[in-house]
Order: sequence, then structure tokens, then C-alpha cells
Amino acid sequence: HPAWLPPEAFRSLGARRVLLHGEGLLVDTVLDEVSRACARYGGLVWHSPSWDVDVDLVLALRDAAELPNPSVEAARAAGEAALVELGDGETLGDEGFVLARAGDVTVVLADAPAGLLYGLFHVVRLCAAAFDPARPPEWHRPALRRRMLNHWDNVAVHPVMGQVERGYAGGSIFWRDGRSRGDLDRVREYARLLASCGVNAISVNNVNVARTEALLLTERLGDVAEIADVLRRYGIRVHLSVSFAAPVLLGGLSTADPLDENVRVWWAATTRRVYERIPDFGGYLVKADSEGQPGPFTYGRDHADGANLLAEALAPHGGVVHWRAFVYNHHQDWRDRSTDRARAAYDHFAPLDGRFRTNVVVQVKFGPVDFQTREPISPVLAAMPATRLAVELQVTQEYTGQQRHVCHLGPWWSEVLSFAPWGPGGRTIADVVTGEAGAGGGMVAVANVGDDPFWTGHPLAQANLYTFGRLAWDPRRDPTAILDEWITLTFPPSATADAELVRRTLHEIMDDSWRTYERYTAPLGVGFMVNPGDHYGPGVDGYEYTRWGTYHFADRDGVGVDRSRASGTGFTGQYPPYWAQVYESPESCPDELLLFFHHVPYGHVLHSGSTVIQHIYDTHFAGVEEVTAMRRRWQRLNGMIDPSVYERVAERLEEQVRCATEWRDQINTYFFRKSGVPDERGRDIY
Ligand code: BDP
Repeated sequence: HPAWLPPEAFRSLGARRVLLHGEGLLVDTVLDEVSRACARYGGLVWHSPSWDVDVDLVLALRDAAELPNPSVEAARAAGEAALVELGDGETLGDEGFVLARAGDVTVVLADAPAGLLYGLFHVVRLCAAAFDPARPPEWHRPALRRRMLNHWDNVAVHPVMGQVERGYAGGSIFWRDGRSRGDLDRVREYARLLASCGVNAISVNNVNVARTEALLLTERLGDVAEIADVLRRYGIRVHLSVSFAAPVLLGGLSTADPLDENVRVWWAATTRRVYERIPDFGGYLVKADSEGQPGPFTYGRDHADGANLLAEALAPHGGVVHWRAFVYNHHQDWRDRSTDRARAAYDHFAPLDGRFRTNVVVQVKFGPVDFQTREPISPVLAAMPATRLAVELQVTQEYTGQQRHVCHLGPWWSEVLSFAPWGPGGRTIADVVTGEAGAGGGMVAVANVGDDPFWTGHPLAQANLYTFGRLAWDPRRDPTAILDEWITLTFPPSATADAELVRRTLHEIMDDSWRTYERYTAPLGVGFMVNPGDHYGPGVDGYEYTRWGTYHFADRDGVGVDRSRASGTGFTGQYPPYWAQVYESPESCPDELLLFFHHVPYGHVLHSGSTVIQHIYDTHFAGVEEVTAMRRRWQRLNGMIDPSVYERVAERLEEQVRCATEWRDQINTYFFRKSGVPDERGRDIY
């Protein structure tokens, strides 16, 4: 299964003499990794030897016993000194490590085994640079404690959604026919990939919990425990999506009311049994009162009551509940312009700030609507300073090309994370999720992996998974630098490849691919315009007269959703004053979000100087040209990389060109027919 971390990525490490010092499950994992690399490339590895050995790399726990080995002790002392110098009073924590040079030796020191594992993967990423005598010391520690993926995997195939809801990479790697697949090798490989980019938590079943999935909490807990045993070896904890109605569904109670004593007792007992089987179980993930899932509203309770019920059951065991803020009315009347789906999460959750227990993390989609290619940042993230908030991203490309299109999402996520909701120069979303502003709750993303031979359908979509992990480790990192790491790890130099050409070509194709995707799809932040149901390809009026609350309001005069306070839904008022004001008027609203916030005439002049209608035409023509260039560039790599990867990407680029052309033509024609305004440049619009 081609992925980053092929054996060749370990070439530099595998040729060394390595000493590993410490005990524990994750230390054994490190030993296993290093041994395999050394067996392949001729290096040697010692685990806590009692005699003196000559080494190039030391990976050691700081509190491991002293060794009768002067060069190792010297390396350890150098690592300690570097730590004092760099650490500035900070500690390495459970997952951090320091990397330093001592004479001819590179040393990685950590306080806990997970730190050694992350340190090992860091050495792999650095390749030969890890052994550069001039390399200054460095230390690393994740900015976020929990870096989590949510799998929307159904245990059995769902009649409409298939096995993996919004999955574009085949079936589940965990489940088949209502049971665990039993193929734990694949899960182990996956865990390894995730650990190498820093992910340390996964929920293994869909947030839409049908009865078969609900059973994982009780009858089928053994299946979950098996998966947990594998993930644990790579420092990953397992979490479960649970049904709020579980006491009724599974426990035979007549109610799931969060304030009912029997319900509380049921959750406490059920949760205790989970921890008996899985002592390091992470916790629950809940989608409640949303798109048909049960929730506290049924009993006249609010979402703090609901979340606190589960949090109370988890607290004695150190577990957390991730409670999703994706709550809205999906039976809206499209004729009623006074309601606005964008307002829903804030309206439901902001008033509850301060009422959630400390082991509740409110998990907020990055935008107010639903994972669109472009949306403003959810105002909920700035409205709940006393609540632990996690931002939820979507690695699976539901609205961004479904892993048939190249769409590298790193730059988009970085924009989300660096957004300053209280105004430029102020605290950012990265600060909110790390806890530097507010209570801090982490980063979560919907996974994009399945049992496809390339893991993610489109081999280049693996970069999104890798990038998510690395941004969750450090939300302030440059996404292009992360992409560069992924390229180097995935396509290490080989006899047949010009590594530099491969690298350059992939950057040319991927760096700007999210913006390219934006150019040929729904314009200026208006969103949707996708085919209803499967959400793939253009569906210009697909959602316009439906109950889902996602409209563009295009008519003969103009397009866009008026969300201003002055004349619209008032959504702009959910932002802190700076952005409330910027978004309020079409004059100050950024171009890329104009149609999200305003209904404007087609002749409205953007900050770019173009009119809305001409912008639509220009970007749609440009988008298709860019995709055609991607396809041409990819052809350069024929013969240089794994032929199966080459072919798969080539085939998907064909589809991307086809689909982008369809988008261009339908969007351009739609707006031409609505507006009657011809393209200034006289290109073909039908
Ligand atoms: C929407 C998806 C739907 C998910 C929902 C969610 O279309 O399949 O169940 O998000 O986040 O985008 O729960």
C-alpha cells in the first residue's frame, strides 16, 4: 500500500549504529522500527546494552538508568544541556523530545516513550540532516494534547451512505459486514502512518450511529478492544461515537433524559465496563439533535445537560466527551428568508458557555455551514471562552473534489487557524484550540482513509491526512513546508527518479490546488451549488428549493445571501465587533466571502476591480486551464515513480479536467442566462 514512509525513507537511519535506552510498549515499537530499517540498510541497533558501544544515534528516556557507556552518557549530557538552554523552564511533557549533537553522535531524549517515538519519526523526516555535525539543538512538543481523526465508518454497509459515509477510498479498514474485519495488519500500518505525523486519537465509527454501530459500546466492545490494542502500540487512543439514545436502544430504559437518575446510572455502569476492557479508552463523540440523531432536545434539555451527562460518566476514568456543535434544523422552509442555517450553532451553543464540565470538548466545524471550499470562520470559536473548543476540519473531500480532484487543503486550514476573530493582530483560532486564548480543546478532522490500495483513493490526497497531523502538532506551521516533508517522505530519491523534478512538479500541481478548485466551483463564498445527495459536481440549483438551508438566491439581478444585520439574517452580528463591522457591508467584506454575506447585483465591483459576473467567468476559465496544466505537469513524472501511483493519479486528473470543465460550463452558463451579461472577453458561454 504505497504511502509516505516507504522503506527507502529510512535509508539514512537504517545505515547507522543506533542505541535505544528505556523500557515500555512504545519503546518496543521504536525498537521494531529501527531494527527493520537497520536490517535493510546494514545498520545495527542495541537496546540498553550493558557494555560500551560506538554509536551514531542515541534514543533515550531521560530517567533510564545510567549506562556503563561513556559516549552515550556524553550524548545524554549534551541533550540535557540543550534542553536547559532551549527549554526555558518548559518541560518536554508526555510527547515531546529534544534532538542534539554530542561529538559524532545524534541524541534524542524524551521524558516518556511517546516522545521517543515522535523523535524517531523526526529523525526519519530529517534524513541525513539529522546527522549533520553542525545541526543546532532543537526541541519539539505538540501544541495540542489531542490530535484526533474521526472515522465516519459504518460497521455494516448503509443502504444510502455505503460503508464509509462521505468516504472516497473504498470500505472501512476497521469493519466489514457488521463486525471487525480482523485484518489488524492494515490497522497497524495505518497507526504507524498516523503516529509519524502526530495523530494520537481516533474515533472508529460514524457519528450517525445506527443500531449496529451503537452496539460497539456494549455487546461488540471486544471488537473495539482489539483495535485499541493495535493502535496503542503507536500511541493512539480509541474513541467511540455513541448514540444519545443508547440507554433506550441498548439498555432497555424508557428514557434517555439526561436528568433522569436511571439514565445516569446506566451511563456510569456502561462506561465503567468500557474502561475495564480498554483502560486507556479516549472517550465518546456525540452528534446529537442533528440530522435525525437523537439528543437532549427530546426531553426539553439543552446541550450542556446532554454533554455533562456523558462527561460525568467518563470523568472518573479520565475520558472526554467530544460534543459536536453541528446542530441545525434540516427541515427548513426555503421560502422563509428569516431563518439562516449559518446562525444555528452559535444560537444553540454560545448561551451555554460556562456550563460544560471540564472534560467536555465542544467540537465546532470550522465554518458556520458545512465544510465548504470557502466559508467564513465559525463565530462559535470566538464566543465561548469558558468552554474547551476543538475545531473540526474535513480531510475527507466531501465538498472539495471527493479525492478525484487534487485539492491540497493545507493552505485553507492554515487560513482557518491563523484567522484572528477579534481583529487583526489579536488572538487566533490556533490560540483558541491550543488554549492560549480560552480553554483549549484540540483539533479534529474527518478522516479520508479506506481499504483502497492507495489508502485515500487519490494518492495525492494522502498529503491532506499528513498535513492535518502536522498542523495539529503545530498549528502555526507553514503548510507548504509540510507538503514538502510529505513529498520527500513519499517519493524519496531513487535510481529512476530525478527527486528534485518530482518535488518541483508536485509543488506546482498541489501548492495552489485548493484555490484552483475554488476558482472552478461555486463563486465568492456562496457555497453548495453541488449535486444534492452525493455532493459531487455542479448542481446549480440543486439545493435551491430544498429543506437544507443552503441557498444562493441567484435571480436576474444578482446573487448571494444577505446575512447583514441591517437588511439580512443578522448573522454578521455573531462576530466580535471588528469582523461584525467588516462583514456587515459589501464595501468592506473581503471578495472571497462577498456572496456568503451579501446579495449583490452582478455588476457590483469587487476590490479586485472586476465585476461579480466577470469574476465568475474569469475564474472559471482560469480554473480549467490550471487543471489542464496539472495534467500536463504530471506527465513529466511518467517512468519516475511507482507506475501504479502514476496511473492512478493520471486517471484521476482526466476526471478532474472533465469535471472542472463541466463546472465551468454550467456555472458560467447559469449566470449568463440569469444575468444576460456577456463575457467581456467573448469566450464561449452557451
Ligand atoms: C455533512 C455530511 C453528512 C454528515 C454531516 C456531519 O454531508 O454526511 O453526517 O456533515 O458532519 O457534511 O455530521
